[in-house]
Amino acid sequence: MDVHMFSGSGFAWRVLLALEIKGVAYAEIPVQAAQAALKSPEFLALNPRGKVPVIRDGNYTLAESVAILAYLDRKHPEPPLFGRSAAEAGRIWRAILDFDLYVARDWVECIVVPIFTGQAAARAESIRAAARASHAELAKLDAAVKPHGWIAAPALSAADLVVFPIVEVLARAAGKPDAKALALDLLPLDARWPALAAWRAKLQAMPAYARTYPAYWKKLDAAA
Ligand SMILES: N[C@@H](CCC(=O)N[C@@H](CS)C(=O)NCC(=O)O)C(=O)O
Repeated sequence: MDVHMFSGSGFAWRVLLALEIKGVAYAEIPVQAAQAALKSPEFLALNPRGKVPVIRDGNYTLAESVAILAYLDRKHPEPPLFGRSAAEAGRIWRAILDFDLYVARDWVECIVVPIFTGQAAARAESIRAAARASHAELAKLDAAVKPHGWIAAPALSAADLVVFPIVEVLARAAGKPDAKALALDLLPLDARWPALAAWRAKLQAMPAYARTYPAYWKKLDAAA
């Protein structure tokens, strides 16, 4: 299975984690993060939205990280990512839709991307507003993981794989020197949201995490 992606994409990270957890062999096909590559005719033929991730499984092409998780789960059912009962499936989908419809885009587009692309000072006000709104969402996630240690079910599910990479990307952006100057009041994330911290630690201890940790971040970590 080919995964078209760029290193550091939280949405692509969801798919890599699922592939690792299900023990499916895959190859990362790097796409440049630049608009020229993402909006090239070749890439638009794979995903008309011009976004990663996209998978190719034989002749089958699929974009949208959550759709890809559903595809992988149907094709490789163990361990199940969408629950073992109707009630669990419902809760998992609710958590996924809640996060992707109301949270993920704001975090990525209003906080992460401006910080990672050197626009922290220019967009300080909108970043601060989005960070303030993110506090309530982080508190909700902290409360969600308290009962079982996972977001939506008694075991790891697609909801965890949907939320986790985006939390990691947010935490990394908040730690950038440019972001620190904005005093976003997000860090230390683990001290402010301790149940979420325990959940992060559990996911970070999984072999799938080490195997999918963004290569680009590794390079920056080594140079720091
Ligand atoms: N809803 C999509 C979001 C994908 C997405 O926003 N990917 C980002 C990378 S993290 C991207 O390709 N951005 C490039 C662009 O929008 O031009 C999914 O879940 O796959």
